[in-house]
Amino acid sequence: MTNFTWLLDQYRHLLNLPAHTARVTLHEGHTPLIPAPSLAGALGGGFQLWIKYEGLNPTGSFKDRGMTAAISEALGRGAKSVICASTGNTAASAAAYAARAGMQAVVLIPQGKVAAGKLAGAVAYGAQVVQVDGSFDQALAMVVALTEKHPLALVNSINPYRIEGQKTAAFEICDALGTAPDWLCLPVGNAGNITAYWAGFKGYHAVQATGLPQVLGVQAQGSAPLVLGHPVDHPETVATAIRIGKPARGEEALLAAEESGGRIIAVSDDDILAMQKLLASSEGIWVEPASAAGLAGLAQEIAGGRFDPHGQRIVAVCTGHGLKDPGIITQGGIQLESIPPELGALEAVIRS
Ligand code: AN7
Repeated sequence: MTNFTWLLDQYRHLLNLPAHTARVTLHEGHTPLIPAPSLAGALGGGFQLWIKYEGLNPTGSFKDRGMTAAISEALGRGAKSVICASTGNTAASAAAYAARAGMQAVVLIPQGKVAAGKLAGAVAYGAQVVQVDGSFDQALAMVVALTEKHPLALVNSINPYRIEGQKTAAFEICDALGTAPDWLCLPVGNAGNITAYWAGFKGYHAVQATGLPQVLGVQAQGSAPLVLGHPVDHPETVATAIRIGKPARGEEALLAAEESGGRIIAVSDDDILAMQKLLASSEGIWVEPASAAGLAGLAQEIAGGRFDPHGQRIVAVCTGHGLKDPGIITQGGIQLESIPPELGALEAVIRS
């Protein structure tokens, strides 16, 4: 017997999971909260910054926290198949947990807009991958309509157990810091995660008096329905994970920002990519583009004088691993020095 506690057992007293919930786990969660002093310095300093590195989950994104709950509940009530629409990470996660549970997974993805590491994962885990010549939002509407007619379990974050599972990240942050941080920054796409964090912090505060953070939710400028105040029919962004124009939990996201005294803002693709590089080169943490959006938003607010970080304890959630989307780094071609296998040639080119 190894000494293992399932994430959802560890926090069971804080979660609303039905008694029939089975246990399908890949040992998700328990991700590190990594101090980022160099990056904090690059943003002006005077505050404490941590990265909640969710890319270290079993399939490389935070989705695994919610998926262990959703698939466990579905298995426990006898579901044979699960289905989701996805910009990629939910697809890979659903596929992995369905495989683990001995269930079939069907995933709908927007054609040509899913990063290679995510698509490869969904295929490797054995899901049926269907591409839709349309947006994520259209694919999600199709999945919702289909599950009203057919007995497949829907595992998008409309599923309440996804939210229950994802609350655990907020609990872990409070456990690591002793209290909630002053600010939480995170990317917002379909708005399940910001909803889960806010519910998680509130739930933990109710029993442990850990306090509540202010929440900064960040969308990409080309896919910013919550900033614009209306759906976006043709969302675009290099951060394909959050290329979403009609967030299923948009109202809850706006409420989380408002209740917490925070806000939801938008950042440009250039700023997202610049932050991805800065985080990797200053802290050794490589995340996928969407995952750099929260930090890009923080940087934008500090630079614009809208946010005084002095003395604050700030946590940025980095939702997915850089390996999910290697093409973003290599797409322009990488210029490498090439030398013959001779020591002199090496001595001539090394720069340090
Ligand atoms: C890396 O996989 O929507 O606001 O279908 O993959 O809870 O949607 C992914 C979303 C942030 C946004 N960061 O979270 C999907 C999907 C990464 C993501 C988000 C996603 P939500």
